Amino acid sequence: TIDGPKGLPVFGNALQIPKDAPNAYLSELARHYKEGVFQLDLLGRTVLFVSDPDLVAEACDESRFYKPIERALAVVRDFAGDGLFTAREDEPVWGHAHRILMPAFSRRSMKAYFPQMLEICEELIASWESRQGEDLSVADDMTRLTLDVISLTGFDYRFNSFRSPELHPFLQAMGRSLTEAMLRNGQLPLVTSLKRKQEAAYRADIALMQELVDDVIRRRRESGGKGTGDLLGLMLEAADPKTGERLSDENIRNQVLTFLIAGHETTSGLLSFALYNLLRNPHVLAQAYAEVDRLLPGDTVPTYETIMKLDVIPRVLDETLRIWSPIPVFGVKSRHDTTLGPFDVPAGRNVVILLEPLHRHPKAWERPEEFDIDRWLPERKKEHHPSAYKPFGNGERACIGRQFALAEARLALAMLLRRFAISDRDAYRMKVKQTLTLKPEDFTIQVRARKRHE
Ligand code: MNH
Repeated sequence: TIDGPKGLPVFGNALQIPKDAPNAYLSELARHYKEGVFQLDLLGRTVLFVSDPDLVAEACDESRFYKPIERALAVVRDFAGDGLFTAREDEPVWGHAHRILMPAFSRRSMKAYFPQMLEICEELIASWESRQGEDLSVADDMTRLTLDVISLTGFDYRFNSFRSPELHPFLQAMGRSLTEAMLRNGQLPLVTSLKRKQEAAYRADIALMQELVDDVIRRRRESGGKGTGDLLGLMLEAADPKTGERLSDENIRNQVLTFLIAGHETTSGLLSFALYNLLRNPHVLAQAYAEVDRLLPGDTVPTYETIMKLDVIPRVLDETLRIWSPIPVFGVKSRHDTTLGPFDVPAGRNVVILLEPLHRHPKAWERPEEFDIDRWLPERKKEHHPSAYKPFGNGERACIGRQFALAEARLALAMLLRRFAISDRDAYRMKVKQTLTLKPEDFTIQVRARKRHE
């Protein structure tokens, strides 16, 4: 049988999990249970937590396990509805939307988004140029960048985040809603229903986000909106190539909100963690400076082709996603009675893949705690355990925006490092904040203009 800590009646182990930092606690437990899997009773439901790469390989077998919309995702579904992220496997609309939107994530589309990505990156650069020497709040500015990029490229909508010292109300509502989703995940439904004030605030936040989405769609419809091959254009005009089905207005609203959230929140975390890793690893930072000086000398305007030639920066991103995955877990559920390694797993069992202990598993990674971008050199990459790296999830339900996120992050880092010498006076020590996704908390840096060949 599968081992796990003892719990209480009714609550099981639910009260042992710190509500504001479940990931840190679960990762710690994973290190304690050496079989690479342990079990918790969460409010009467048994959940398995796996981190051994061989067991994860099995949990990623889609003929035996599927993505259920339960627990935290069931709460996120309150606002993301049947959008791609929270659509159930048995809802045909997942397939319709997936096939309609796939072309928007092709290499050709990435190239088409490039000028807009560049434009927003220029706004970030200008903002930092005017604040040299000041404390810059990294996660906030990375969030401004990634939100403005997804909204402009996907929906031709401008948040103009860099013009305001406050984060946009949409972002504040989203942050609170994601945090509430995480809290509700650990609550008995009765408790949730008794917290009237939280419920009212939560509903108000959802309404605020949906009003913004309706505004985005209304503007497009009013402008006639023909011929824009962006995400919204595809959703309004394209039909599923397989069934001929079009997306309903209700579903489009859910997709727009899904992409506004999924399309920026995680990339912002990735960029923030990457800047931290560069600061703590000066020899890697030096390599990155050398790379941008070589590929983007002087005021050369980056092109999509230049960004695809980068080598050090992409490896910084790969290794950053190993050490800190902005989405720290994903869940699956067994379709029928099956096994995980030597363990029997009954039908309908929830299984959570814990990315932090997986990405640092000694079976798969040498010196797992060390930030080493050379793991991602082509010849060494081939030797990796095939299931020890899952920052973008698995299979059919894996991240549709992976190439988008990586292209954007490459460009942003390249442009920042070309222009600025980065430092952090207080030698920040990583303190991870969880709001479902992970980000460094209170991480500030300073920049000054680089002299060339510095
Ligand atoms: Mn993304 C699904 C991680 C950037 C849009 N994303 C997932 C999943 C992970 C993930 C993990 C699977 C979750 C699950 O199994 O429950 N995503 C990331 C990371 C980054 C990221 C680490 C950046 C770094 N994601 C993006 C971007 C977009 C995006 C950028 C959009 C432009 N992601 C999605 C969507 C899904 C998803 C949509 C749901 C896909 C599906 O189920 O069909």
